[in-house]
Amino acid sequence: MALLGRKRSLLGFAVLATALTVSTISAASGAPPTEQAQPVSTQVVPKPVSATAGKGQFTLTRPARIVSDDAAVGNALAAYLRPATGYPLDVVAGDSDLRQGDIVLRLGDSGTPGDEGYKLDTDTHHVTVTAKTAHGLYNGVQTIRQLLPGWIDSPTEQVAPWHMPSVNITDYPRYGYRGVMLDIARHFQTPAAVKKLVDQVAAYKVNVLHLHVSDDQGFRIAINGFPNLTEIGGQGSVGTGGRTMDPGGFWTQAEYRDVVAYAAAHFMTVVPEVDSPGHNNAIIMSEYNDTANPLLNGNPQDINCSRNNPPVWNYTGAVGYSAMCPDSDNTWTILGAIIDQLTAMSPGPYYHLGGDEVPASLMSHDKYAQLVNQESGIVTSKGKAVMGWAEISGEGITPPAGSIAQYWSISSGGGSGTITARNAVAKGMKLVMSPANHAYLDMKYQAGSAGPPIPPTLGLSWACSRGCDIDQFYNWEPEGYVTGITDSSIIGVEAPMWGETVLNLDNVDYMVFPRVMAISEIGWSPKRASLPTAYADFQSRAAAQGVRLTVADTNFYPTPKVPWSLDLRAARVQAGSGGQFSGSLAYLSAPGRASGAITTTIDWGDGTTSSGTLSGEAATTISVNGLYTLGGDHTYSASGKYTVTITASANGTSPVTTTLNVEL
Ligand code: TNX
Repeated sequence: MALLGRKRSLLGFAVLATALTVSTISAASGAPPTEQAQPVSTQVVPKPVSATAGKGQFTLTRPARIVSDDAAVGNALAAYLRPATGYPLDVVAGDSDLRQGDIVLRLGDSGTPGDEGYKLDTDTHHVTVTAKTAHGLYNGVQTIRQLLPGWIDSPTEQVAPWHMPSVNITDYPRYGYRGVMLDIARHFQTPAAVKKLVDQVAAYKVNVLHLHVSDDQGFRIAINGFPNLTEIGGQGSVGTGGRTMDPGGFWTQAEYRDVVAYAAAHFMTVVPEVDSPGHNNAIIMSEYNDTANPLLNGNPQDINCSRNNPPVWNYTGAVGYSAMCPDSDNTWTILGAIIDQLTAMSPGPYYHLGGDEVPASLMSHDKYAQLVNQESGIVTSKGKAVMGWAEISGEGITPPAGSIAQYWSISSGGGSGTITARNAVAKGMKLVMSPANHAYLDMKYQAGSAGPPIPPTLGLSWACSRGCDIDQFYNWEPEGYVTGITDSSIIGVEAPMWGETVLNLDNVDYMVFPRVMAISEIGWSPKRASLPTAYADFQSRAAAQGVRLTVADTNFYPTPKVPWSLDLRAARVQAGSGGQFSGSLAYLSAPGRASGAITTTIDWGDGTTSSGTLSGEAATTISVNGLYTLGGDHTYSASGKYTVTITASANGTSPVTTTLNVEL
């Protein structure tokens, strides 16, 4: 991505107008006020179950090693920390003798319920994570990252120090299912983009990636024996920007397996979904004329129960017009092959068969129920549990034991739209909660025509008459959302990212972040006693993510609902001879702020002060965040030791300061 390249080179920028001899300016190695470890309570999302502050702080230094009972998780931590620190961070076996400054990942009794919990203790000597499972250690690793300064997520080397607060954390999730869904059917997304999204959301302890791989406008995974599914079915995406059709694409099975493995390495389970019997126009268009396919019976037209016969492509966002016929053998040959191959490539426990939005005017409820029942039988025969949109709890459907209904209605309490959740529980199903007005990542941030300022084309608004900013995503409670439904019936929460309006990962990032943090916290942290109190606390912790997202090139929406702060990090600098200095002094993260709205001053430590210059990208329709390089020019009149103090300030937020030591 060009954007990534530009930001990377920005951070990698190294000084100097006049290349000269010896003298040095080095970043301060002490701990000036702004570079002390921040308290845990202000920085970790999702909020840990308990965190008790200790005395002093831990400092990650060059000789540190990662002493780990699990090599893969040890290597994952090292890979997270190496780019920004530049330290080697050798990963050694768990029974190695400890040295001062090591990070320790121990498999053992963490005293936490379930499999994903961990204990994390830091003191001035070590950081120790203890967990029963590798997944628990990995969750502790995500917390370690967030206890370090946000610049730890930079892909390029930054200057020390790397402090962490002394703390004792005990942490474990409320729900076992904490999902993000990505719709790669409405707009094709590459495996590389999906992997980056996996990276981004794993940081917030999301553990499920639900992939919506088929819909009316596209079929995205190659299925052996049915090349038309991707050759014809994968050719387009929803048309945007005045186009009838946007470019399509598909993944080979090798690419799908690679994404599944990548997700697994991030302790995320992939739940594949081929929506049925509705949302099936791409499958029908692909197979309707596939008369020569030896696997079909020569008359595949009988799969089509859509409104149009023959079927026609429709690359708008229309829904509810297509359906596959349950009485066609060809339907079962096609769906059978899809389920067989996708489940074989997906080690997770679930297969999502869709089941949403089939109007009775298109297909009788009996036929719909017949199809869902038959398909459920195939799914269970492959050893998977059935998952579907909550409509699959309807009359005449007999969900196999262990089936999951995903609740997406905007109805709450006892409203008529909540019937799907009640039916599901009555049939012994468990629920994943994704109410569209609180969890749909494709909804616009602001209501009405105003919309967010940039970019205006993204998102729909049907579920969010008042706008769906981060407050709307945070201020709801799964238990009792539908009257009478308790946590004993809820396995978790999921935030679906539907694809009609998002063309690439920058677009996806803008809709996903920062709102996914709210869903991850609802899924992980204990039930909140008071939403207003919890929300105020969440806002400040969300603000602490700004620098992390910015340096990691996550194109998040800098919503005014989060009090984003400025964050300044000293750069590695050199000085010129003759006391002349010109170049980069620091990097500044300033989410959503144009450079012109930021004031910088450099106190050169010799009684003179000047303003700094900020270089970086201005916000555009695809790039909304502020990551700047702060530069300055100065000539010292005498050699000596100077402390350079750099300050950045902007309206409505606290000024930030960092220092550099200069010796000439
Ligand atoms: C509803 S909710 C859908 C999707 C759309 C989405 C757009 C549900 C199961 N289906 O087909 O993409 O709204 O917001």
